[in-house]
Amino acid sequence: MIKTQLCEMLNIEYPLFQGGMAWISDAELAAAVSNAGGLGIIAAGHAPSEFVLEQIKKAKALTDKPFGVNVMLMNPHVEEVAQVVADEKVSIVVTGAGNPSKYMKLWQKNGTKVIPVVASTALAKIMERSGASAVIAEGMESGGHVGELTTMALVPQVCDVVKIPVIAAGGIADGRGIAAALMLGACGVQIGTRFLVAKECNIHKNYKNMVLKAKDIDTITAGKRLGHPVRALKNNFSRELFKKEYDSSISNEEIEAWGTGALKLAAVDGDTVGGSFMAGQIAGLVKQEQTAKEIIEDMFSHAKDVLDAAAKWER
Ligand code: TUI
Repeated sequence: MIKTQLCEMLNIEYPLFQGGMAWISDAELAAAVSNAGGLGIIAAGHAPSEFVLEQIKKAKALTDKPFGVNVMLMNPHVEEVAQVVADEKVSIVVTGAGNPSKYMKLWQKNGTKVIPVVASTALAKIMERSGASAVIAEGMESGGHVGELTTMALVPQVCDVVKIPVIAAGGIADGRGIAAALMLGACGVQIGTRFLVAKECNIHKNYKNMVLKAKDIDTITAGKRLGHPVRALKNNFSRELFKKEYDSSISNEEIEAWGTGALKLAAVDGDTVGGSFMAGQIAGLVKQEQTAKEIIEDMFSHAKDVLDAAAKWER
């Protein structure tokens, strides 16, 4: 069993977070992960606070274990979502796509632990000073909104500048990835892409099939010009977005308007042409639909084997 300080700190069995993926990570997936001993996370994404409240209540009914809520800071309803998370005294809040300093006190005074995603050492240091319980160092191998640095480069550099626990994210989908993340100094991992094909993940079957069929080079990033590059599986939508990015005759507003709703089209409608199928570079490694429990047990037994084998190397 691989236990780290994160397990004790958050009262979880495995040092694993399930990524809070917009339109994807609902109460059912989060509860399944938490019930299996990881930390399940509900994604608020762009949703209004009423939806987030409903999901929190549902998760509370489905699990007695701790779970988290991911607050995406570009959400137009972020103020109300932040308040709902505080009012509901959610154990853990993970933030993404920005600097959550403004909300830290509100959450902390209600006993909520704040664990921001960072894409740089600068933000990691600011977050530690603001009282974050840990940080998630997310590399650009991830699906969805990404920063500049890779997991391999970002994780050790973040570990060197903060004393709080660091969780590695981006490009991890099996035991080798977990072992590598631990060797880089992380004390936990956040996994998104592999949970897309969890049995408890309620996305459209077309989305799952695209992940299961993906090869190593099947993702693309686009949208840097809009200030938020996103990684998604290659399809008509992501290729068009990539092209529009280099077309100066189209305004940012036109691109934003064109792309609105594409995440929902992928996750809910399974629209393989017009949807944005966010997934990480590690999608090529994901070959089987399994329950959340099987995924977690598989990954950690594999990590243990890898670490045990390394311990036997001649030195
Ligand atoms: O947030 C994510 N991944 C996401 S959010 C999302 S929803 C969306 N939809 C359309 C367009 C854009 C987003 C889909 N995927 N991951 C966490 C993450 N946070 N990755 C990178 C960052 C990040 C980047 C810069 C966090 C902080 C940051 O610094 C900002 C600052 O002010 O210092």
